[in-house]
Amino acid sequence: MISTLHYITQETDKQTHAQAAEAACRAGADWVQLRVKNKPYEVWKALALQTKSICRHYGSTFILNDNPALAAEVGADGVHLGKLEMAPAEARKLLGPTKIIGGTANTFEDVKRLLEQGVDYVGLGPYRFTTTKDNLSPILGLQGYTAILEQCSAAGITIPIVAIGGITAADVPLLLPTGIHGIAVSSAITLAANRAAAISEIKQNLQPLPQHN
Ligand code: TZP
Repeated sequence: MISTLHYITQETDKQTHAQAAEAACRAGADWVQLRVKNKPYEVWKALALQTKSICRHYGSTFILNDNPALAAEVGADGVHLGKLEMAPAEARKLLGPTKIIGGTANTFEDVKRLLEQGVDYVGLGPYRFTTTKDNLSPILGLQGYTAILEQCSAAGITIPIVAIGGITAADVPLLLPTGIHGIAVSSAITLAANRAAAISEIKQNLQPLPQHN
């Protein structure tokens, strides 16, 4: 099951990636993507092992960014592949059929390509500008999501699509009707004064709206 709320780790001057993961899991995150950039392999691996044991303790899904070989080595539940990383079909050969593979998309064509390559979910973004990621792809905004999700629906594509990029709890009621499966956030949880309250507000907003007859 692909969670509707993906927490993306972020290192700050107060906490390591693993500490951020621990705080988020304690506050109720059931899906963690360890997103380490520009660190030596051994540091990355140590953070991956720490985060895996934290996720196991809390029963959260543990996804590693970018590196399928390291995901296999540390026994992660899956890998999230950026646009410049290994092709999902290659990662699948390495990880086997049961591990989760996600991929990053910015356009409908990206979504289609990822689907053909056998990913389990798509991270579509960015929704708006964010300083969390360098080299951002073009901002999609609500219009972008509406258009891409309409194209998916017309093409019969039902893969879970998770919106990402500068998203806060207040954005969720606007984004959900586009047909997204869920959201991925880093700052809205990492930098929240009260992470449990932030997660619970996001989760509440992720509940489907009641159907009216
Ligand atoms: N990919 C697109 S935007 C982004 C990633 C990893 C960063 C998401 O973090 P935040 O802090 O929720 O904008």
